[in-house]
Amino acid sequence: MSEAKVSPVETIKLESNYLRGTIAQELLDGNDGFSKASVQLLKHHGTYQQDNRDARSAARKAGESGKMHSFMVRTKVPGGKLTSRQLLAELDLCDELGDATLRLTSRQAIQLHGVLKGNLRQAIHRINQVQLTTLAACGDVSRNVMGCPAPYKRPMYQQVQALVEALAGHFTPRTPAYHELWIQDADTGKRQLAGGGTAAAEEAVEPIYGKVYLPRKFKMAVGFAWDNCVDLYTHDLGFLAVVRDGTITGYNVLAGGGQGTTPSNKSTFPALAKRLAFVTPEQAVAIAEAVVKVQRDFGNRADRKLARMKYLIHNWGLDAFKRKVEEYYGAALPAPEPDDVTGCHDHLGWDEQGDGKCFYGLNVENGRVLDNDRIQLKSALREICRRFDPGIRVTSYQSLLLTDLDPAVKGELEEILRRHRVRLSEDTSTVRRWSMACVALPTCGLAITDSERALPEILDQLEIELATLGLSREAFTVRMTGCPNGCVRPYNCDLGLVGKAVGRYTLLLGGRLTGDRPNFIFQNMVPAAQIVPTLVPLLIYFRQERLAGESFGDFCHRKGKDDLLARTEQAQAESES
Ligand code: SRM
Ligand code: SF4
Repeated sequence: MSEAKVSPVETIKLESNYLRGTIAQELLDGNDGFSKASVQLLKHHGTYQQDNRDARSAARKAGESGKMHSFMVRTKVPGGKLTSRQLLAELDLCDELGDATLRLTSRQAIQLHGVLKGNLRQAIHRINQVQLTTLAACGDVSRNVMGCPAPYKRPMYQQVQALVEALAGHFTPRTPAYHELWIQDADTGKRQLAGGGTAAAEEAVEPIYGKVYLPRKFKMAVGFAWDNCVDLYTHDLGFLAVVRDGTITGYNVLAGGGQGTTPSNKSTFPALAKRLAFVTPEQAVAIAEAVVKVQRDFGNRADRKLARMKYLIHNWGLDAFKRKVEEYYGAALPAPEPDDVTGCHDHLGWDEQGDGKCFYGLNVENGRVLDNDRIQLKSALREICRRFDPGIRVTSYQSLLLTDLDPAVKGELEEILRRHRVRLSEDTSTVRRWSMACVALPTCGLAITDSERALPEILDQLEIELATLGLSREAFTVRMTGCPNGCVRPYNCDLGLVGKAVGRYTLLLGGRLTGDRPNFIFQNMVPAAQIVPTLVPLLIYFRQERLAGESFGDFCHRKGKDDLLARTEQAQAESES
């Protein structure tokens, strides 16, 4: 790596002494925010400096200037698995130190928003007190590892969760900086390990990452062919379980997925992962390490927009990439088994676990857990956790599974939800169950327009149209983002809505539930109010000409953009005549 050519973030990491920088001093400086360098380093500790953009606009209107900083704090939850006690602790934290809401993320993690700098240490400290961590929830490292959250008691489900946890543990940064800053007593926080200058000293501190960590974020997931609920093809590294006679014999390794794109930069693109190799369960972690190290050593450190592993694979070609992984691993890898994704489940509603217990999948609209005058989801969850002490799983659709429940409590649990005006999954429309929106405004600094605040209303309209057309039971994925970064994976779903300008969206069609096909841009700059009217002629067309069992995404893919556009224009002309 040539020092002259690296991006400024690389220099910040290099000079940080393993992610310390000046965070400790700045925590005490009395300002409401951190320096630019610390803001970059803090991401590796699981927190983003943000400012509420509604509050910023209001302040500007009132003639005040400057941002009011607060922090998003992301807790890593491998496979989305946590306990009632841990969820209750996060709920308490959001009330005491945050904006009184929790956000379940599209990667099965949990976020606090609105934490003030003066409370940051306490928030992260308390998260660790309940055996959770924010370390590497963000930053240029392996992020939260996703895994199918279904709590079935069949051995293969436990095997998947075990691999998720093994990967999460193996790739957790080793730097003592996290412990020094957030966990140990402030008084005893004097111990600072020297960074060391040699490769051996570097290895002693960070055996996998070294001093400069990875060129960019890195994402992994483990899932099943019949249930690709973790969206394996969108990951830097995906492990698809190969199952024979109810046992996982190994994994097909998928490499080089990623959703982010910058439309103004033609070298960037969303990519689906490519099928790389087959590995045995025993090899999986070592192969992951080889892949991560290849990306560490050869990923682009000059241009962060081109630094994800998908660009390395694109530039080298899959064969050359595979040869390098084999070199790092020390052995040749066989081709993948024929197994590939065939289905996807949202795991919502009641289901049996296989051990006499059952679980309830609760749809949480856009992952936002809150109490207001319409819904008291926070209170309902508190009561459920205290009364039944269920296991908790966060799904990759920003929803929750309440697990290990005695079937006898079904009625009581539903009564609690109803009493708090929480809509049961069974009473939630299919289209809403399969939808997701990213956070976007007001907290996301990269948002161009609304997403979480815009989607519910669009779905209200869409539900009416689908019901009128007799299509209410159609399962198709609707995913909306407030900018092209792709935080709820909008580039492989049936209907993607990507923020392009204030109140305007790019409409993408033709992906599918299994997540293994990219969608295509159908129209750009569609005003929010025109999204459903634009879709209606296509839904009518779908109803008229679909093949037996064909999904909306498959139909759009088969017809193609030009044919669909012609249909929309025809409908428009008819309505104007
Ligand atoms: Fe994301 C950046 C929220 C999943 C691609 N994402 C951000 C930031 C941190 C904005 C920033 O950099 O300042 C957003 C914080 C908003 C806020 O106020 O909370 C943000 N991303 C989210 C979450 C919370 C969306 C949600 O509503 O659920 C998800 C948290 C996941 C987690 O728990 O770790 C989230 N982000 C994703 C995903 C989906 C996934 O990983 O399965 C993607 C697409 C997959 C991928 O990585 O390619 C994603 N986020 C991005 C990108 C584009 C990366 C790229 O390669 O170009 C950015 C921008 C960046 O990194 O520069 C970004
Ligand atoms: Fe923010 Fe864009 Fe991600 Fe939405 S997609 S959370 S607007 S970065």
